[in-house]
Amino acid sequence: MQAARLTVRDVRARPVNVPVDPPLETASGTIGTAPFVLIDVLTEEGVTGLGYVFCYTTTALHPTARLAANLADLLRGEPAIPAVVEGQLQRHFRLLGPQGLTGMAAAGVNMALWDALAKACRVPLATLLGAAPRPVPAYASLRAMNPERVAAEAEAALGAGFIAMKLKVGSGDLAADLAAIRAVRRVAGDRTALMVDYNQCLTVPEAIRRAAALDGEGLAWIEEPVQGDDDAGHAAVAREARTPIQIGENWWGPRDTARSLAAGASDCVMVDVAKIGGVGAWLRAAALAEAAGRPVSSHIFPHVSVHLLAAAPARHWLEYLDLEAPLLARPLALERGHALVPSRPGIGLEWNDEAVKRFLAD
Ligand code: SMN
Ligand code: MG
Repeated sequence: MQAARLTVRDVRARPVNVPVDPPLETASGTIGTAPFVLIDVLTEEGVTGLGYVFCYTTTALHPTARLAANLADLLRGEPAIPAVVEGQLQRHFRLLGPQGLTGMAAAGVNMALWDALAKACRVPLATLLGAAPRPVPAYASLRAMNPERVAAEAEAALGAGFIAMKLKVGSGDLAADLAAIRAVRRVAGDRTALMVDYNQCLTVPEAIRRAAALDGEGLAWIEEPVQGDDDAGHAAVAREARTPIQIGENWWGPRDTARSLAAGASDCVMVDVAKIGGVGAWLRAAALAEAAGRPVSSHIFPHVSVHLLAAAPARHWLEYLDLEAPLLARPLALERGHALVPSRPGIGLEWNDEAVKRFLAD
């Protein structure tokens, strides 16, 4: 099978900084521009795989791009096989550690390798993963924390057909959380699933107190009430709260997933395809969660995650937060609150060259 015989010719990385309008407000800081590294894996056979990672802060943008581009020297001439390269990079970074920016650079390359492989096989990534291209339930990730502005966003999301939405809370006191939640609930109605995200801002006792106060609000989940890597703290909150606790976006690899599940840190999980280490690592984390009886959602990266969730038996929700939209030639298709798997080969990403040039942060 020719498709399995791709060879890496080069790895290229471009840093871009995209306006986020309206800005994304969280209890742990506001994101006014989205720094992405666009990663291309070129092959000797002429297929180019596209991947990308999100750096959260421009401070990390150039270092991450440089790291990803530096991988070219390790991978040139090697088989473009995702699992083989994953093993190579894990060995290469063993002494330094595979988490953080090194992990993100490796994950971006992994994503691009899967894209190349699916393109070479002329199938969408979901098909290569053995999945039916089923529509994936998506929630609108709202950006404002102020009650009036977030209610206006909720109204727009409802008009766009969303059946679920998530808002950020925790920048003020419990009364402020309740005001924002109730403002959204008034607009969205009882049949819309509502989630809240504290972005790690509370202490464990305060999280237990607020979760108890929110238990009457009918929330689908309370996300990251305490520090992302505090499994014991999240487990304490999860034991006390009636509302499901959601964590996972800050797992650096499936081993973190295993540890978190063993600690009983959450009732449901959401996996970030970049921080977890790429496509294969996302699926392995999802398998661990499924075996532990935890439904699996995605964190950002909607264009890649739609394929992953289509392939995940325990799939829950796709987070629809399309910060990369200004860079794309084609948006992700949505229908009645579900994201549709693109029928194009690969992940289905197509950069808008003119936009990439405009937002290039070289
Ligand atoms: C989030 C997403 C993107 C940037 C910062 C924070 C968030 C979420 O935690 O879950 O949407
Ligand atoms: Mg979150």
